[in-house]
Amino acid sequence: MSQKRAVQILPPEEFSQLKLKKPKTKAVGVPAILSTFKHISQEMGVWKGVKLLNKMNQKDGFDCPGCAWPDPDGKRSGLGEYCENGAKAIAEEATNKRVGPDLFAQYSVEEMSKWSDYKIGKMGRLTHPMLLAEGESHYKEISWDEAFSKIAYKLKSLENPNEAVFYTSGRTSNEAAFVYQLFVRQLGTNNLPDCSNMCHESSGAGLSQTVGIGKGSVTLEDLHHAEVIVVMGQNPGTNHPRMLSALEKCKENGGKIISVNPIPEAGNNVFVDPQNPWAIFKGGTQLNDHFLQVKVNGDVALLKAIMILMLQEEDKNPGSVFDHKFIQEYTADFEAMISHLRTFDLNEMVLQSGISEEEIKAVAQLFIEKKRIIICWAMGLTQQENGVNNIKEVVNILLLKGSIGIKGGGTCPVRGHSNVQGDRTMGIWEKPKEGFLANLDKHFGINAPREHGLDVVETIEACHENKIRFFMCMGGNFISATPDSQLTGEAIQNCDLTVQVSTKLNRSHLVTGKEAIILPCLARSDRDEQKSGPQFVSVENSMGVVHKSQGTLAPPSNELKSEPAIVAAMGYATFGSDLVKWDTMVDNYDIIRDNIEATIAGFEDYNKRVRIPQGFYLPNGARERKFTTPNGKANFSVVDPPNRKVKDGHLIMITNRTHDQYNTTIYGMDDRYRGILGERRVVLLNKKDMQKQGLRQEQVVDLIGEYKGETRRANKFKVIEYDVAEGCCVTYFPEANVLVPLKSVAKGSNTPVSKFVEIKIEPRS
Ligand SMILES: Nc1nc2c(c(=O)[nH]1)N[C@H]1C(S)=C(S)[C@@H](COP(=O)(O)OP(=O)(O)OC[C@H]3O[C@@H](n4cnc5c(=O)[nH]c(N)nc54)[C@H](O)[C@@H]3O)O[C@H]1N2
Ligand SMILES: Nc1nc2c(c(=O)[nH]1)N[C@H]1C(S)=C(S)[C@@H](COP(=O)(O)OP(=O)(O)OC[C@H]3O[C@@H](n4cnc5c(=O)[nH]c(N)nc54)[C@H](O)[C@@H]3O)O[C@H]1N2
Ligand SMILES: [Mo]
Repeated sequence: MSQKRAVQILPPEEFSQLKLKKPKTKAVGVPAILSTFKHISQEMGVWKGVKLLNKMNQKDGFDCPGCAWPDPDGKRSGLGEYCENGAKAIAEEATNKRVGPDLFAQYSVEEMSKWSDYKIGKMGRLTHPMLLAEGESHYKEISWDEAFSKIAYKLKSLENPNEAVFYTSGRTSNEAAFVYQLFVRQLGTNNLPDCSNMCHESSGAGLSQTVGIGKGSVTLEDLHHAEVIVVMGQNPGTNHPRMLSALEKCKENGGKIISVNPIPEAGNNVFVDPQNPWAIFKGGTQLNDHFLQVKVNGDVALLKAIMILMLQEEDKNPGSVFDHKFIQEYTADFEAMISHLRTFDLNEMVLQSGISEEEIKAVAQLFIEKKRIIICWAMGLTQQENGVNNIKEVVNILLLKGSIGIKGGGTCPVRGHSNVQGDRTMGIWEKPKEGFLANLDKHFGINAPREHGLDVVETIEACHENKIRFFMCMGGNFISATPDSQLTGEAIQNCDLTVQVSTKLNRSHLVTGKEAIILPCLARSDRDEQKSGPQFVSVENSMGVVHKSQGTLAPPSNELKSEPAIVAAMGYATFGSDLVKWDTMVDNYDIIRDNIEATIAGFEDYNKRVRIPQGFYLPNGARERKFTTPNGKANFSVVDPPNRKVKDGHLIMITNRTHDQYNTTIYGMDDRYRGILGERRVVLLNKKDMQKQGLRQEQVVDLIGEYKGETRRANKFKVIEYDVAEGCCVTYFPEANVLVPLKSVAKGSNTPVSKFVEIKIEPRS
């Protein structure tokens, strides 16, 4: 057996140049415009950049490769339907820099693995298929045909198709995702882990069990008409900046906004619309009416406290708070939930939430009086041990108010990757439903496997146990995005062959199996030509709207293939065209869409409706109060607050995104809103906790994770005083992922608990 390469799995423990400023209280505005221009001019020049940005999120353009926030159904802004971070995403993708065979000849993978993720990402777009042969130190160019035969040969030689795993990141289009999962099922496995496993899986699980659909129920319009919007465990100013316009519209219509977060995030506070000179002049809109600085994972306690106050009022004046008509007609288990609620003490819940009773009472009053309530959430709720219960408690409070399936009310899990929701709809899931598999069998004559496959955490475990021979990634950066980085890196190195379909270089190309292949692909903004001419793809946004996306740029190299073309070629090399017509599948993407229509509900007349400029809405039961749960009802749940404690002197660490990154892609070194510039190896602590621990500003420390008797270490972080809830601290991912234990997962969704990591801080001499 050949030795594993001595590559570096963790980002280097080096400091750059920390500069501290006061945290911002306002989001977007002129600094966002300046930042937009800085990023596009560095990567592709201002002229190309502006031209490209004008196509982004327009009805005849391409979908932003950033987040999944929806575009308006009607008129789109002529000044541009994008945000600063969308501009950074596109600058990163459409960069003029290139990573070709020359660069790979110059540097070995070991050398490159010592670079920072920032440097690795900034090298440019991948241009040629590359092979890292067994025992070799450098990638060498390989032809597409050789690459496909190598992959097909490996797959055909497996003893069992379950020795292969196929990961997907959420940028993949519907068309690519559909053919990819089809290929995997023709091979005979459901090993289809995806980034959703680390992201909104808890939302999917919690929502399916309660309201029968794993997606949110609201539309963009609903946000404008809500009387109350709660933003829980989400940082929209950075991660979904266009959501701020929707919150602003809600405010203009008299709505109230409540943020629940252990940190006051700038974007949740004041929004300055960069497209509105008057807004810039007058200083923007105050968005937050209430900021509740909750303890980490104190959300259930908070919601319970609010519900106790609602119940007290309802008891006094029956019928004044709860929507009994809705509860009677559409729900189940109301009594069980209420009698469980009565067993809790208000003071105890207030204490566990970390928020003052006075503030909670003010917010509860809104829940008592108002009817049109939307709760938005993201990773602060899902990446918790009780992530699924967090979502169930959110649903409980909405059901009490009958605030689902009405204008201006409902559930709003704010998705991450731009097509992560569409990928699931297309069947990228390790636990597919029988009906869907039966459709595939019937339509294609294949024998789709029924046994559930591996999710992300299970994949890492299986690799660690040396059970996986072949590992392919359709996008993403598995090594850096997953928990327990060191263990994960070593686990992946056990594979015989790893294959990455990617646009840009990242650590997953450097920490590989014994052999590794890079297949460079077209990106969203690139022109995609197949036999029948130019193609477009389609995507589904956070609110279930499917629409088309068509790139316009000349691809960075003539060698690139589209993701669907790569899968079809793999399909042809592995199976020929007897069952699935892999030889002609991608000649025209309408053929793929016809196949989708034939096998997935809600895609009737796909090829016609996808050509409607604003796209079409997929069916959504919860939105129409048709709850497709086994009992046909929206189900209340009995949920206990977690109240998990850490040892004395320990802290709860949450791992967040900075304003200058897209997951593992580091756009820049600044976290502008938090005023932390030039450095990512930082740990943010409350002043009182710093005093308790005897730490001073900018002191260099090591972070030691403790989980069930195991310890993990991340060295060299600088302490920064910040307004975070007491008892917790904040670091950035992926630098801190080495501290997230693989076994620490959400019950019922298996999502890594990235927002509750017990650590202690050790000063360096
Ligand atoms: N520019 C940019 N856009 C992105 C991304 C990106 O990296 N960059 N990533 C995309 C992806 S894949 C996703 S999933 C989304 C992520 O979007 P977010 O979920 O907004 O991202 P995070 O940085 O993980 O922020 C989580 C928030 O939850 C808070 N939080 C942590 N613990 C708790 C808790 O216990 N309770 C509460 N109430 N809050 C808590 C944190 O302080 C933080 O503000 O964004 C998407 N959009
Ligand atoms: N500690 C901690 N860990 C986390 C999180 C956290 O909050 N804390 N968040 C988790 C979440 S929510 C998510 S979604 C995951 C993200 O996990 P991933 O989706 O795996 O990671 P990304 O960093 O988004 O992937 C970036 C890479 O995707 C490739 N890429 C970009 N565009 C395209 C394209 O169009 N096609 C193809 N084929 N490739 C492309 C590029 O090569 C780029 O380097 O990370 C998770 N990890
Ligand atoms: Mo995500």
